[in-house]
Amino acid sequence: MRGPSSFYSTPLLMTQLTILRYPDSRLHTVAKPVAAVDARLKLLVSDMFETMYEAAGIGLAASQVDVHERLVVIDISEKHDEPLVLINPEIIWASEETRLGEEGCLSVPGIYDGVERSIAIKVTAMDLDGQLQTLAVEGMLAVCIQHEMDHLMGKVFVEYLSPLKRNRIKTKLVKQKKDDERDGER
Ligand code: K1U
Ligand code: ZN
Repeated sequence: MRGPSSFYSTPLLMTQLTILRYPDSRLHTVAKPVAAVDARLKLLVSDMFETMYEAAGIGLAASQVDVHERLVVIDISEKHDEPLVLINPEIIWASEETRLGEEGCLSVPGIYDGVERSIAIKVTAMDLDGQLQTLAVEGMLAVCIQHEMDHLMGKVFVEYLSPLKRNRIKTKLVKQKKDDERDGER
């Protein structure tokens, strides 16, 4: 498996970060722009990939690991060999045509539900070389980018669901968190 370290010549030691779990008020923080593409950011990117792959996710926003900067990592490939880093991403165009698709979220474990998203988008973002790139994407990648960019705005996908569904999810996850904490004490 070719992990992100082979792409970005990051240090051998990578750290798994803690993913915030809904409900958590920190998930609703609006992220600030990344100020510099430096060694600190490259290490964070490497740790985010490690965390995302370990959790079997296809995307991760910095907000989910309690870093409130406009940074997203994505890899929708099966072999984990197509890492994508979006620094200070902006959606500059979104198709009017939308599709209802099933989504999950590493911050909302075990919950999947339908969200309506644009089927195609254009995004600008900096890469790890500090170069501004423009991407035209569709399908799963477009859905994933929209989901991650919502995180940067402090929005979790359950907020698209009805208040009834959202409250049921909240109750279930609060109970799960308590059970996990109790199991951890044993
Ligand atoms: O932001 C996140 O929590 C990551 C999230 C991204 C995402 C998944 C599905 C639709 C939109 C955005 C996940 O990766 S959750 C895990 C998951 O649902 C999944 C994992 C592998 C393949 C397909 C979905
Ligand atoms: Zn998510």
